[in-house]
Amino acid sequence: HELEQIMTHAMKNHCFNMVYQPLVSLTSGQLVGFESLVRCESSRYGAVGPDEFIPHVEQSGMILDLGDWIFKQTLSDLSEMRKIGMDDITISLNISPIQIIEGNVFSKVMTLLDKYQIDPAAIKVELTETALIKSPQRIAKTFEHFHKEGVKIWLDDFGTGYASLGLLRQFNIDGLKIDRSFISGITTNNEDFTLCSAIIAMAQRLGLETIAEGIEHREQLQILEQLGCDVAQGYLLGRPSSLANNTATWVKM
Ligand code: G
Ligand code: G
Ligand code: NA
Ligand code: MN
Repeated sequence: HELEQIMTHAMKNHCFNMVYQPLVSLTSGQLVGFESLVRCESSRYGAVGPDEFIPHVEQSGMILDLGDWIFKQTLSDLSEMRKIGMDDITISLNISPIQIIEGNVFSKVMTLLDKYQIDPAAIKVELTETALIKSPQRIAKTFEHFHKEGVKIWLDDFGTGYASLGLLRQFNIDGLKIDRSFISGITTNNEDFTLCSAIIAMAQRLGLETIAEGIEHREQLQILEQLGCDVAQGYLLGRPSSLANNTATWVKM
């Protein structure tokens, strides 16, 4: 079936849900937050991955409505997490550049934070390198608004885009998420190791946080810890899963 048809059906029939993947501090070994990730399980067409449907809903403009729903659901879930004892938990929200350019992302997020009485410092915004160059002035302005409230900005899939390092300064980024393609070879491929090690060293010098994504093996975690990486994410630490699953796993009563 055409993606167009599948997504239109999914929007009408509320076929989306959110999953959360744990982020673990490499200094304390503690859970520090979750990345919020959207899933589509169409009642008529089956599951479609975000890699496939996000570019489509961005093109069709559906990302604006879907994005609003993602924010509402994620912040409502964050509020639940905080109620049951995950007091210092942060949530990383993936944001599409179209939501910034056309969707008034800043005030939407702030309204929800206010509704649930959540400290803005609990939010990280994730944007890809390539997204930054779509509308640099508008994006820089939005980042500035977020920063004033204490929301941090992380650059997603770092190392895979075509953006220049100059953007790190221009946009006042707080953290780099090292793309999982570099992490997967870190123990076996000398170039991947060198790249990870250089990215972490550079980030430290610039005062940026580093987050390694896609960690699947214990050895990868150990090397990243030795290199001074700050935060770890990947199947080894936990797969993206429902709010209920995560609270059952992570909340210690
Ligand atoms: O969840 P998964 O790793 O399959 O995600 C694949 C891609 O879809 C990633 O690039 C991710 O950033 C993107 N993605 C997942 N959830 C969201 C979301 O809620 N909003 C946006 N804009 N992108 C998302
Ligand atoms: O682009 P972004 O970094 O937001 O994409 C995150 C995607 O990576 C999600 O779809 C998530 O399911 C996936 N992911 C998270 N951890 C791992 C991992 O350890 N291995 C692999 N292969 N994928 C992962
Ligand atoms: Na992301
Ligand atoms: Mn990423």
